[in-house]
Amino acid sequence: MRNILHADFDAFFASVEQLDNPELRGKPVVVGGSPEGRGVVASASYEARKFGVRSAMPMRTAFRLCPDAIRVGSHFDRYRDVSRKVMAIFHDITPLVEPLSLDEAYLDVTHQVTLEMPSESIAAGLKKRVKAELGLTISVGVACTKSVAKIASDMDKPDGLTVIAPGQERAFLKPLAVAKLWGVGPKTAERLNKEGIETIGDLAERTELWMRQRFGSNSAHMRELALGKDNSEVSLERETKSVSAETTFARDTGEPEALLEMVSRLSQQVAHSLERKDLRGRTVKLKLRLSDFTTFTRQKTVPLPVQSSDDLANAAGDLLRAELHSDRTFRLVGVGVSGFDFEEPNSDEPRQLRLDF
Ligand code: TTP
Ligand code: MG
Ligand code: MG
Repeated sequence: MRNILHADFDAFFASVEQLDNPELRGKPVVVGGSPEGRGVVASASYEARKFGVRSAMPMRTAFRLCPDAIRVGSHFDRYRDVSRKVMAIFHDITPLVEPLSLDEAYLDVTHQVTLEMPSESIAAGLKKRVKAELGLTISVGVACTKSVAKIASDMDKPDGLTVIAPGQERAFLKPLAVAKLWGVGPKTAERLNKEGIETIGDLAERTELWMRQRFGSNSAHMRELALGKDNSEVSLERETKSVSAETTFARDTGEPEALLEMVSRLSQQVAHSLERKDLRGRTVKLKLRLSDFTTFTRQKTVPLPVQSSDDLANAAGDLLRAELHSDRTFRLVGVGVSGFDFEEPNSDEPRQLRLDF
C-alpha cells in the first residue's frame, strides 16, 4: 500500500500577489489581463470566488460578477520562484515528488510513514512548514492512490487537509460530481449528466459494456478510477501524457493570418512527434499568451483521435478563431495533443462506433 499526498497552493497567483502587497489581503483579487484588452482570469482569490469568479473566465465577466474586484497583472518570475521553493520543501520530505504544474505535486511518503508519524501528520507538518517559510497556504489530500489524493486536496480549499482512510475510497467518491474524476472534462460531464450519470458512484455502477461504448479502450481505467482504484506510481519521469510545441513571436501580433500560419506550423511539429512516438490523441489544446503575459488554454475533444497535421491544424485553428478579437495581440501560441488512446491488443471494436466521449 502506498501513502500519497497531493498538495496544491490555494489561489496560487492571487495569493502570491496578496502576500507581496498587504493592501490586497482580504480583498477580491483577480490576476490576469485587463477587461478592455479582453483579458482572462488566471487566478481569483477566495474573496473573489464568493461572487462566482473563476479561472479562465473573461475578465469582463469577472467584473460583472464582482465590480469591486481588484485586478493585478501577472508576475510569472515571482510565481516560478515560489514554485521552486515549495518543490524544494516537498523534496525535503521525500525524493518521490511528481510536479503537475507550478503550484501542485504528488508526494509519495510511504517510506516516511511510521506509527508515530502517520501520513496525516506528515501532511499537517508540510502545511505548517509551507505557511511558515513561504507565507502561503496549500491544501493537501492524503490517500493510498494518486487520483483519490488529488480529488481530496480540492475538497476543503482553502487551507484544507482531507484524509481518505484506506478502504474508504469508493465511499468517498460515490456522492461526488462525475466531473471531479480525472479524464472527465466539462463536455464529457455534460453528456454523462444527460444520460443520468451525476455522480462518480453512478458511473461506478455501470456495466463494462456500457463503459466500453462510451470510453472505448480507456473504459477499464475509467471504471477503476470511479471505484477509487488507481495503481499508478508517483513517478519522477512522467510517461508521455501530452505532446506540444509553442513559439513566442519576435513581435506580438494580432494578425489572423500570421497566427493561423503559426498554428499550422506548430501542428506540423506536433504531428511529427506524435508519429515518431506512435501516438494519437483526442484532446487538442491551444495555448495563448497575450501581450500582457496573461496565459490561457482552450481545448476541444475530437471524435476520432488525431495524429495528422491537417486534423490538428483544423482543430487548433477553430479554437484560435474563437479567440481572435481586433483589440487582442498575442506574444505566444502553442499547440498540444493529449488524451492518448492506447489501442488494446485484442480490440476489434471499430473506432467509428465510439460516441464522442
Ligand atoms: P490552480 O491550482 O488550478 O488554481 P489556483 O491555485 O489559482 O486556485 P485553487 O485554490 O483552486 O487551486 O492553478 C494554479 C495557477 O495556475 C493559478 O493560480 C493561475 C494559473 N492558471 C492559469 O494561468 N490559467 C488557468 O486557466 C488556470 C486554471 C490556472
Ligand atoms: Mg492551486
Ligand atoms: Mg493547481
